[in-house]
Amino acid sequence: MTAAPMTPAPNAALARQMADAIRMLAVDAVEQAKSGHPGAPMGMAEIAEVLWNRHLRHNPADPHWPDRDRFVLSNGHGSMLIYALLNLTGYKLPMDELRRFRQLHSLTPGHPEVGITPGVETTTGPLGQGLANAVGMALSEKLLATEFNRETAGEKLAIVDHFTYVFMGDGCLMEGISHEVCSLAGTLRLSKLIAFYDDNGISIDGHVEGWFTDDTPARFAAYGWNVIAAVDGHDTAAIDTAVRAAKAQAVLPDGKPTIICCKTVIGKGSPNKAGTHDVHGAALGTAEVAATRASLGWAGAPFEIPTEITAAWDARPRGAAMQSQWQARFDRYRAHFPAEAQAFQRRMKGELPEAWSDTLQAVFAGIIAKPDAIATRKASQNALDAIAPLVPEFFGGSADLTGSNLTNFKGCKIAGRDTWGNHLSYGVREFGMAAMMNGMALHGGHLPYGGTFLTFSDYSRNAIRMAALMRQRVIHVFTHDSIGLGEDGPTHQSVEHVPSLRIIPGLDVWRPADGLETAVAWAHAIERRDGPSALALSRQNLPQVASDSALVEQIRRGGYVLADAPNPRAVIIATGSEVSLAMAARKLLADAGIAVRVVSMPCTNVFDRQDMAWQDAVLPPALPAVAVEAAHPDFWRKYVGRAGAVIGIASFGESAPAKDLYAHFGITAEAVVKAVTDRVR
Ligand SMILES: Cc1ncc(C[n+]2csc(CCOP(=O)(O)OP(=O)(O)O)c2C)c(N)n1
Repeated sequence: MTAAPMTPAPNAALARQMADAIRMLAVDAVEQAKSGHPGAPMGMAEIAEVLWNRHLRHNPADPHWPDRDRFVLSNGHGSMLIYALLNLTGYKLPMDELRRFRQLHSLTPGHPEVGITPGVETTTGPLGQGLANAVGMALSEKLLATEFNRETAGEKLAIVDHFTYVFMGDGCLMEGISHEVCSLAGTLRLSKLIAFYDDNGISIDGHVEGWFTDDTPARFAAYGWNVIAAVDGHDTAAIDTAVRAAKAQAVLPDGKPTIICCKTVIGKGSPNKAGTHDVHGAALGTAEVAATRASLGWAGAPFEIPTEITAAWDARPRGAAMQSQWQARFDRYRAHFPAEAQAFQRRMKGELPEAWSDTLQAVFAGIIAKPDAIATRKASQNALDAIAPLVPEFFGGSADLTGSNLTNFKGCKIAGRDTWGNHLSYGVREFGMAAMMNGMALHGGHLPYGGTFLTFSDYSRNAIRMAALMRQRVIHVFTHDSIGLGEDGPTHQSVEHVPSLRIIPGLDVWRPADGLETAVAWAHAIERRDGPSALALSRQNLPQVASDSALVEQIRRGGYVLADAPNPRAVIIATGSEVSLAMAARKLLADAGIAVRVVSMPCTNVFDRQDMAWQDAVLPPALPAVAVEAAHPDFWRKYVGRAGAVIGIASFGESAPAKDLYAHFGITAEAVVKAVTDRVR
């Protein structure tokens, strides 16, 4: 790792033209689409040339090379900046795709989306979250480097050794999440994180003096960052010096993350609109596009880049050379440390260890053998104790509620500034934690999970949504899931959370009833490779209801018949803490001569993905249905229909012991009995 650039600086005239190529691609693509944000790409063009052309270690031919530098465009509205860079440096993003900017199914969506455009590391657009993803990526890099890098025979075999670069604007820095994650990045000394602040003084409403007057350098110095202030963001030599300084201090023992504060002019190059908010998020218009071409001296037609500029931008030859150097190092590493090399590759691919399935069966068998009346949050910790030794890629944590969320497991190590670990106290930073976990999942090598109270999932909600949109395997441990938490009262009692989380497309929300369902929920969340999961867990003890290994496969289907009767006359559907209540109602009904079936539905999302035959077998359409869940009732209508009944809570909770609250809100076996009886008469 060296502070020196990877490639020498181009001569000044060429450097300018390379930056102008970005400008004009942004201008022309936004003009063609008649929508988009030309201002930021135009203002950051020189910064982009210095970073991407001179410093970034990447190989356009292999966007997944594990040790590439990561680049995040946190001001994702400036998407044409990254599309221009990817095209110019030689990624599989042909010019035709830039012509189709923002069109249906193009590789150039309005904001950068991971999984769509080769070379895009994360989906950005919700301001502040890209920065948080970058902090998570830098954390992953630091942890993996500590875990895997070795020294042998005097040779440093650093197979993980890269920087994470992030571009951000005023918007990202105004967002509260930037405080959460930058504060933590400073504390953890994530010194290979280098952020470029596009300080152009403009956001959508105009000049930011009216709403954003922070002393950003002082703010970041207070976080413990290395601050490089007052860099002219159009002076490539000054930018280059700043990047070298940031890289040089990154390797110091007390290295810090760096922010390079760049003074820029938004829309630079546009003679009449530069420096104004007009250029932030709208096409320049035919006349101003022509004026911009003239003022830059740009002769090329739209989407035409002169060959000498294309050649100068092409990063493929040096990218291939950098990757093959790394590959040679990795091969030597593998020769000395075959097991570590294999584990590293497995983890970066997101695959589970070979022993996973067999050991898992033993875990389930152990739970079934020892039924226990425990809270599902405790059952979750038990599951972690059993599963964690199998998955060294686990990286747990909690937003300052470790003892309540029980996210720590036997033998876990607390991660700190200078200590490797696999459990992090994120501090009271729910949103930051969730977005950092997304960054870790995107980086690869870790399977992140983190805990807080279910009610505070609202704080993290947009990052949960982003995990789902990006199809990332991230696991949220949400404990204290209902009025069942008792005396803390309505501020802490979830009502609408489980139902509203269930409607985030791609998120699996589990509300398990007991130890076995909890372990299956964990297994499912770990095994799924295409999206996040949330576990809603109880604070209060619950009896074990599922105690047969044959049920494991059924639980995996999200909803199953827990207790049946010959010719049932109704179905009671329940989740989590209300499953035992449903079982009590079933007994009362049986005593009254009414046979009912109880369906436990720990994950409606997974149940909904089953074929209709399974769904109808579990919930026969002809039978009346009553759902019971200590949450907002509306969600259950799609299962019980208008003729069915839902016993839930459509108001906020109250502060009282849990038992009193269940009685007060009428979530009782008697209420279920009445609802069923009314429907079978
Ligand atoms: C969380 C969030 N809120 C609001 C927006 C809408 N938005 C997009 S860009 C922007 C202003 C950003 O200002 P700045 O970062 O200074 O970008 P610049 O004007 O320099 O391009 C806003 C409010 C968003 N994308 N994300």
